[in-house]
Amino acid sequence: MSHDKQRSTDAGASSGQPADADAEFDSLLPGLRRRDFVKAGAAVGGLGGLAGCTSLLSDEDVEGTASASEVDSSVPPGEHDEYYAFLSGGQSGDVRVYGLPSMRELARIPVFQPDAGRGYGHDDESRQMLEEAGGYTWGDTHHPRISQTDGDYDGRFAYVNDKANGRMARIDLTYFETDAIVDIPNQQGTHGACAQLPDTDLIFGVGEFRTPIPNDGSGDLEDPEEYGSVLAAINPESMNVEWEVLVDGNMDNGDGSKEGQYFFTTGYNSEGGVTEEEMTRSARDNVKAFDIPRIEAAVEAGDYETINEVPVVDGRQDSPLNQGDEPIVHYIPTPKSPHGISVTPDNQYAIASGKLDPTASVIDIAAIDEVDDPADAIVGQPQLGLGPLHTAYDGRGHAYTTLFIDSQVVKWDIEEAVEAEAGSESPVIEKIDVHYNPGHLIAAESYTENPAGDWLISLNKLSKDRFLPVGPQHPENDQLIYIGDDEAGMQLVKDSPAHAEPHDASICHKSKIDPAKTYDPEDLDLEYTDQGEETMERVDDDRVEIEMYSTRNHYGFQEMTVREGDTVEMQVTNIETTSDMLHSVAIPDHDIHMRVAPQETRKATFTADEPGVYWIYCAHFCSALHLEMRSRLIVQPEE
Ligand code: K7E
Ligand code: CUA
Repeated sequence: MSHDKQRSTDAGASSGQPADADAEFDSLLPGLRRRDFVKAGAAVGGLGGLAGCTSLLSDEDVEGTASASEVDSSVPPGEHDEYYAFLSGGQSGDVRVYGLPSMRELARIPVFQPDAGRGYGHDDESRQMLEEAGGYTWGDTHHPRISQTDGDYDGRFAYVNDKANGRMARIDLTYFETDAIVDIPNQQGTHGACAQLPDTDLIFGVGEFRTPIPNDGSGDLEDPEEYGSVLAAINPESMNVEWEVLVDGNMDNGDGSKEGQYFFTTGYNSEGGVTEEEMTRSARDNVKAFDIPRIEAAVEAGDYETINEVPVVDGRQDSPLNQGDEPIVHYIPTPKSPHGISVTPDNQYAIASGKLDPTASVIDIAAIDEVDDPADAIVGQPQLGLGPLHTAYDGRGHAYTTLFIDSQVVKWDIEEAVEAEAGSESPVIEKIDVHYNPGHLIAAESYTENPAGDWLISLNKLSKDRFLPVGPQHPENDQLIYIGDDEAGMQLVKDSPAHAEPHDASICHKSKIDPAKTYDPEDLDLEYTDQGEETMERVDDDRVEIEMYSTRNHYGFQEMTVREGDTVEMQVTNIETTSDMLHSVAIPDHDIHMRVAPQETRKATFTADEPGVYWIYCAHFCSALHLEMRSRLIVQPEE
């Protein structure tokens, strides 16, 4: 492994970044060194108050510092991208699919919110799924992770959390659609989401908000001492919560070790406070390393309390299960409020980013069970810059960390960080400016045992002046950076505006995903209705069942007559076998848009409560006779 010891002074040239970021910082805040700035207590609430030192500049002063890169990222018309990138949609509640390196948005997969574009939440099945998952109209997706087998993406499923309502969803990657959602008991603010590796045996939901458990008003609601947060382990097939572990403090992000033993979470508020001031009082927080086999043994042995039908194991520091030399949860002390955590591809280290501290903590995974003092498992603490949030890998021994406050991505050498003194800047190889204030970043296949090492996306929270103005809500800016050439250094390749608000992503080579071109009727519960098999039947005094097909350019019935007040169950099969030949059933004034892709069958149940004539039509433009693809729904008035 050869490491190029380029520093930001020379490596920055290609990106046109300031030669000396320290000097730039000094000029912004005369007399204050950046390190002093952190020490001076600016770190407390600093992320809020600072929202990036870029905000110390007026919009006009913020110059695009990157010149166009030489790297060819073009994907000619008609050609395919090399990678799929799955990005969370934040408060939009969806997952987006980009092609990489073009950054073209290929799909938006609705997860926690209805979406007429895909008929999601408009047919009985998806409506029922959303209803049973709590009936909310939105979610806050942060961390989409693709299932793995043997430490590599298997292209079967993606999982994503809902921070807003404590849920976890599964996306079926054969059909690119959400097929299961679990509302996690005893957990509010499901933030981190990740799998037990290498074979995705469990999905973990990381509980961020501390609440009374159970949170049903039965205990003392005022006393924060009575609050807790849990890690939830979910079965990836059934999507049932198998067990939970109660811990001290808030948890934040999470990642699994590559061989199945540990699950790591960062945390803040070990103080157990309820105000910003209380939550940041202590200079230390911790990373928790959950020992999964030991937790499962405790569950097996009946060492738990059942709360809301889930076995909850006590993993707090004073729990009997954490005394002695085989604790179920190791509490590894770190500087205050670490945010992102990710395990290196070779499973040697878990790296936690400092957020309110300018360092990252490199935890030696093999040492966790060996050391007497958990603090000794931290074997490196490089000084990276201001506001380190998340870290990704290229598989060549480098780590890439976002610096929220500095608006930079820093590339550093992992082994060098282990060899250097704590607090040393020597592991830093180079820094590149991003625009502006990055949250997550993700490198191609960085979450697997073999990262691709070519592309990296920085998910920037502010775009400020980068795009045509579109009113007070600016787009986010997802920036593509080429990291495949250690000589040339990181190269900014393109800006890509994004709808609010991607947090994290998983990037998977196209060869590992095999999407269906049409539905396999065997995969659907509803029965296929072919041409000639259509039926319309009054099954009850006030209930009509319709089963019909759709094809270019008509439906199985040209008209359907029901009575005012009838409940109508309308089931439609798209009998097309040609890919991309979608139809839909749009029913005016009934709030229904049922999409049917080729070979797909869907059903929607509605009440015909207003007499009149309603032109059912197809909203997917399917052929030259698309406008003629209609059918009359006649609702006769009650006698
Ligand atoms: Cu940093 Cu949810 Cu991973 Cu947002 S989290 S950025
Ligand atoms: Cu079918 Cu338009």
